Amino acid sequence: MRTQVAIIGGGPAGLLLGQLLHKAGIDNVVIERQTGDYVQSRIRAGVLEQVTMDLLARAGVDARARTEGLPHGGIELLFKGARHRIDMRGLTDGKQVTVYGQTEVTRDLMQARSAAGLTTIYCASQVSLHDFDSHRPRVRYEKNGQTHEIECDFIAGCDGYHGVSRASVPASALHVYEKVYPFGWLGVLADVPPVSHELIYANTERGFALCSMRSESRSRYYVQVPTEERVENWSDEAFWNELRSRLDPEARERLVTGPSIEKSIAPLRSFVAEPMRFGSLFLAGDAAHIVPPTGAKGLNLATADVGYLSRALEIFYGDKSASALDRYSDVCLRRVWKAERFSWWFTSLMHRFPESGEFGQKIQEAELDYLVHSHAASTSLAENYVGLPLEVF
Ligand code: FAS
Ligand code: PHB
Repeated sequence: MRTQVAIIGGGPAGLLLGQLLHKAGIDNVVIERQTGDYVQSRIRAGVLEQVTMDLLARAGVDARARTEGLPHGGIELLFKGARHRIDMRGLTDGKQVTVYGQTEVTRDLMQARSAAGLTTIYCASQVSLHDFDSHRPRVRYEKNGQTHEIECDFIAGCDGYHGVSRASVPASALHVYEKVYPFGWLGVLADVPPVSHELIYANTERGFALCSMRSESRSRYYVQVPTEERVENWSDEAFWNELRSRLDPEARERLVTGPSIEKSIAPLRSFVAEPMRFGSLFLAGDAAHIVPPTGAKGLNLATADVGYLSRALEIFYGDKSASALDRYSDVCLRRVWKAERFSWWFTSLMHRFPESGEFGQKIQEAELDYLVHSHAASTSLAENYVGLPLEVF
């Protein structure tokens, strides 16, 4: 088989790239190791920046996100038992985020790809990359006991943190930066109405908590747990009791509990692999970088990467110029590092760090008190949370 761009990974980055390239008349194939149902079953991000909404529109898949997504103009910070609203819309001249689950984004992209009759190879095993240091790269994979090979001009490594793409790059060619946090997020999805119409980020002496949602009848909650915690140790009742203990009295009163439809623990890490390009191989999304989910940046960084990459490939095939491709890694990493900084800062501010003791808690509370009463500090939080503008190539 031959294609112009072989995309490894059928998550949001791979699928959005495939759709953007298709819209630009660039032939592509997605190679995914799981089934489509499995990819859709993963419960992950919930908050889309306007940049992501604009890219979904460019890909022609934003209809449901626009009608079913929930526009949010503010978030609340809860500390010392009181909630303080950050008026993001007012602090950023009208910018907002849209609450719309990654599961739905993935579903919309899968449906569009299928409707366009584009090739997606699911259940591909033993995926391997070859000759991406040349102009004739190839991807091999196994399916139904047969080995297949795809000849292409470029390979997009959209296969996430544990994928094969970054692992195929010689270690000497990569510079990796990593920070692992001493805690994780225990998350629950439940068909109960959200405790508030906006997200609540809580810093409490028992640890971080987040009240989010997927719709007006489906809620997504998280509590900080120690790294060694196991999800099987948490009954629904234990989760609801712990969440309740981290809320203010009004939220505690309003909390509606019910059976979890998903419950999992996500580890938290900051990670960047530089550069994001190796010859004909371009890394995008979690394959190149990971942020702690506190700042709701993971999915939004992935979409920005593929927004840049699809534009650069359009320029290459349209103007026969490799200039934008040559700048891909630098342009992406400037945005990535700003999101890494914000996600690290917000995580450091909102979570309990066992080793920092009472003094650390008092410092966090002082910073939060300054943050919610300072126009400058609140504006900085707001403009990072709604998302920094994309650089124009
Ligand atoms: P993905 O990991 O989503 O997709 C990669 C795809 O590549 C997968 O479908 C995988 O099956 C496939 N793949 C892997 N290896 C392969 C191989 N060898 N061959 C072929 N295919 C292969 N972000 C937020 O903003 N908010 C959150 O709350 C949040 N929660 C998260 C919870 C968890 C448990 C995880 C892991 C991440 C979370 N994230 C969150 C981040 C997440 O949303 C990612 O940023 C987003 O999924 C990135 O999308 P992709 O880059 O497409 O990577
Ligand atoms: C979510 O709804 O899953 C979510 C929202 C905001 C975050 C992280 C996760 O910062």
